[in-house]
Amino acid sequence: MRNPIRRGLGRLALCQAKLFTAMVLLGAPCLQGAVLFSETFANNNAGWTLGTEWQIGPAVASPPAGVGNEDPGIDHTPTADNGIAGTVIGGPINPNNLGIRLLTSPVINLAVPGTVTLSFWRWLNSDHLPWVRSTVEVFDGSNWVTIFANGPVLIQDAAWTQFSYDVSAYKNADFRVRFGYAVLQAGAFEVSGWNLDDVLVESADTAVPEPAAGLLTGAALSALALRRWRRRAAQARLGVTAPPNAANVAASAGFP
Ligand SMILES: [Ca+2]
Ligand SMILES: [Ca+2]
Repeated sequence: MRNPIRRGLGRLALCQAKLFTAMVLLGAPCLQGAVLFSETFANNNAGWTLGTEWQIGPAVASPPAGVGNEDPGIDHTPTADNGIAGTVIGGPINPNNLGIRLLTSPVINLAVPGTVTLSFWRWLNSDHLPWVRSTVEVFDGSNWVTIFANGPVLIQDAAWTQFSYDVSAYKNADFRVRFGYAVLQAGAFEVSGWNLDDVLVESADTAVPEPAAGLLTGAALSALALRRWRRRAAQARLGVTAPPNAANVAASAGFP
């Protein structure tokens, strides 16, 4: 699977290409395929709120765990900083510290049209209910809505794994996401807890609308140019080609 940050940059470039195509053909703006928020945890410049035991910093492998697997020594992002967010990076959570630990994102303005997806890479080792509740929640403008919660079995991640959620139903200008680890009662296992990387919020990458029939008159847009445009749009949706440059778009659309 491609790296989400590279994919995000690729989609930004694709959006730019679509914008040019749409401007040439329709005079319409490009509203699709936008990266709305991305986080590699190279630092906390974005302003995440760190609750009890949460840290942002380089990944550090933890000592062998009695229950579950250790924290990873390497982050998920292919950059040198090795940054992640985690509950006690390189060590276990304190099971005797009852209460919830929360990592809360900055505000992400989701007052946007269309489908919006939240994804992240997780390396989580969690005790289970009724001792521990691990959660992912989003703020819908009024309330925190749980989109993931553990059950009555241990979570024992031993690799970075991507999770993705459609959060379109919760879009609002004050959208946030938070990750929680709550020790609910005494006797919980000592485990390595949350490790988190490459959080991405993006709108759907839908097709550029085909030109309206009424706009296809005149010598400028020939049948051949239209077939080329359709092929490029299909290839762009499938991600099999680099976005065409301005000259290619103009040529494929039948413009000099
Ligand atoms: Ca990272
Ligand atoms: Ca840890």
